[in-house]
Amino acid sequence: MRKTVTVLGVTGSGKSTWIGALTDGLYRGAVSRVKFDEENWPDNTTGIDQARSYLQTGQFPIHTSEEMRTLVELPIRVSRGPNVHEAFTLKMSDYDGELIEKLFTDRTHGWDDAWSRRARADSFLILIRHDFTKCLRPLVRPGRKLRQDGMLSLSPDDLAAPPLLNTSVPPAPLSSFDDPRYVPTSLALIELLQWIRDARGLSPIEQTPIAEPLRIGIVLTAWDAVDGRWRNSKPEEFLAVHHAILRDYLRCNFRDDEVRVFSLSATGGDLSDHQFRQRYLSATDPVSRVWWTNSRGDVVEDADLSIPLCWALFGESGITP
Ligand SMILES: Nc1nc2c(ncn2[C@@H]2O[C@H](COP(=O)(O)OP(=O)(O)OP(=O)(O)O)[C@@H](O)[C@H]2O)c(=O)[nH]1
Ligand SMILES: [Mg+2]
Repeated sequence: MRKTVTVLGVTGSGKSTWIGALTDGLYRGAVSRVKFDEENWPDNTTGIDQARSYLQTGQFPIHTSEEMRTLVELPIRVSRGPNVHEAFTLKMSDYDGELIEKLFTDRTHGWDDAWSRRARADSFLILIRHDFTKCLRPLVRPGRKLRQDGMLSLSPDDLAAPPLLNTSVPPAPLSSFDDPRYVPTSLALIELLQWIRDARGLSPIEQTPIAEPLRIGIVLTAWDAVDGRWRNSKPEEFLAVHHAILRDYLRCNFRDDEVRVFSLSATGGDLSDHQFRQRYLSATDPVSRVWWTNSRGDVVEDADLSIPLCWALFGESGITP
């Protein structure tokens, strides 16, 4: 049996690091919910070897270039919970996040066969690096007076609307008409999801049949580096504050059971920090962490990097303790 999970994420969102750390964890037996299925070991392990190569030497993967795009095929057997012993080959592609940007610049040819294949996946994981909110445009409180020269008169306080106060979002600089306009990460991901829904024959706000959920896991990456004020908060709260429009879009277009938010640290710290790198290389216990909110509303933590994947594949039954 084959299962396909499409990993979505703009460039630098942590795709290669998570795929690499997960593959390495599977290889070393440091992942508990699923295991490598030795009976279905592929003849060609290039994808597996490539995925874990950088982290094995304590380095973050380099930016995935066009030539480095790869389809990682993992022979998996579920080792815990209601789906125990289920065996399948998991296919995940690791690609350069610029592919998503290309979709915006070339709308006619950007949506190619590879995207059509990705759109047909069993489920989706969207990786967002927690600090990728920099494209937020300034928010102006209503009712501000125009100065004589026609420019809005603003104080730094005006740049943050109430929901964004007390967050780690830095004040966005004022832009002039000549400044380049960026697509905020949230909007890029929404548009991508619209394409995917369209390719699957789902019109806006149409929901899937209950028996055929289309699961979307949101994974907030590099959580070890998140501002201390957010470290213990629920991943859903972080998403609601920093990516409100994406959260609203998901609420309108998917059922509650089809969406879940995780925060994740694939490496447990910053590998470019020499001291941490030494700790990472000599650690005997996994340093990776995943956080999510359980059914009682408590944030729980686990070292098993396969948790978002198990949820994407099996829903809540995939992550029950
Ligand atoms: N501290 C910390 N940083 C991380 C973690 N995961 C990713 N990063 C940082 O994010 C950067 C980008 O991660 P990648 O995995 O290369 O991102 P990608 O989505 O594969 O990017 P492209 O290949 O450009 O599409 C890394 O070089 C790290 O600086 C993590 O768990 N902890
Ligand atoms: Mg990459």
